[in-house]
Amino acid sequence: MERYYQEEIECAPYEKIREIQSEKLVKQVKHVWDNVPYYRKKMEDKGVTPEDIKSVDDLKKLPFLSKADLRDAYPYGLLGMPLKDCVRIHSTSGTTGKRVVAYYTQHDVDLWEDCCARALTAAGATNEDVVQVAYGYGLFTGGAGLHGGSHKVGSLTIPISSGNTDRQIMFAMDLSATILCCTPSYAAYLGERMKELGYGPGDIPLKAGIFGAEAWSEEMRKDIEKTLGIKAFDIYGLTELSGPGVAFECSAQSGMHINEDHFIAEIIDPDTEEVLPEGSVGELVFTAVDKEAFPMIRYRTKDICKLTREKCSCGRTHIKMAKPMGRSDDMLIIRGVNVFPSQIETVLMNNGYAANYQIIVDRVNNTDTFDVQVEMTPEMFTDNIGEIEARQRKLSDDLKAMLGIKAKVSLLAPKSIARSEGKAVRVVDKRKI
Ligand code: DLL
Repeated sequence: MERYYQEEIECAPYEKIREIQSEKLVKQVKHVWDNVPYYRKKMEDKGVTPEDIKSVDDLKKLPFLSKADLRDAYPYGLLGMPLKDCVRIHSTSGTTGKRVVAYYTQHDVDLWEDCCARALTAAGATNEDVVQVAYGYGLFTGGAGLHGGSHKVGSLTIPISSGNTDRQIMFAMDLSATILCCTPSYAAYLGERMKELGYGPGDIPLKAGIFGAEAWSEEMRKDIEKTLGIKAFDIYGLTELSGPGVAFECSAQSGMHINEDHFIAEIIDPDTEEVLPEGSVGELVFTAVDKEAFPMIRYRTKDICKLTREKCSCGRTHIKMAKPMGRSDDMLIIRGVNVFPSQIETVLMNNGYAANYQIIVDRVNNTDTFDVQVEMTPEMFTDNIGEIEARQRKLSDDLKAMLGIKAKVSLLAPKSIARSEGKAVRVVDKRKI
């Protein structure tokens, strides 16, 4: 039986959701106009005033916000409330420039935790469950978000944070954890370590995992589900919008419902900024309609994916986003060809490898070099050169078929690539240095 945390809104008819969105949007635009001079200036430059925004249909009149704006306005320029009304910040490291610092009032924290509680409930959590939160705690939003959600559901929460893998396994076994929350790459590593220690899926009562914060393929899902003996659910979010729980997967496991009463989603062409029709692949843009302290309007996420409002078997009515294919700034352009790490992961996993790989790109004599290093699994490990070469050729051919360009594949011994406790580092692009 499908369970909901806030059934009335999660399963509301589309017309009702739009009504709520319109009402909140009108209020939010006024709030931002009055309190965020940085965004007000953007509106003035575009010739838009709050009176022009009467419903969701008017959303497209509003200017976009991007990461560059966040850097520009750092640290307080996009703050929508006096600091005395804010109770928390979270932050992301970001690979370039300044950190992103997001602010929360108590109201914002509450709504965020509700979103995470919806995700946990969709994965089967109740007050009978033991939720092991192995996302990092601290500035990163993963730990705090799922922790708050787990409290709201009433589950017993293990705030273990990331790292110390053997201790994770011990706690999960001794305290009978039923739900694991961490990045998919760390879940895969936990499974690998359990195997090494001689434990199988039957040794831990885990039934579900809530994995997100980085792109992961369907193949990786199957692998984790098998190794840990669980159902693996995807969860999406970003610091700018609160953190995890902007969207989450339900029992259908075919895309993530966006919490549309809090976030309005659009897909745009990243080059022309034109809004694309439902079902098109493009950049995801979000408007947070009821956040007080950090009210993002038309925030360009750089995540590439598509949306669908097809009826879902779980009964939820909120629009679904597909697994993001990657970020537009993660997309590599190698010898002129667009390459997403997720495409490479799919080829590797279809050939029986685990998701332990690294993509290394460089430029030598004005030509891009493209190396894919992948670990052999312990089962396929061999020192027979002929066999290794044949395997490398096969992967290289499959990658060529998927991407249209040739990669130099190197098979490595098991455990040669560093494991990650948080987001995995899949790409080393030396060309930027
Ligand atoms: O990663 C929030 C989060 C924590 C989500 C725990 C899920 C679980 P940031 O560090 O700000 O926030 O990174 C946000 O991570 O724009 C995506 O590119 C990527 N991302 C997040 N979830 C997914 C996912 C957190 N399920 C950025 N699939 C986003 C693919 C994801 N990419």
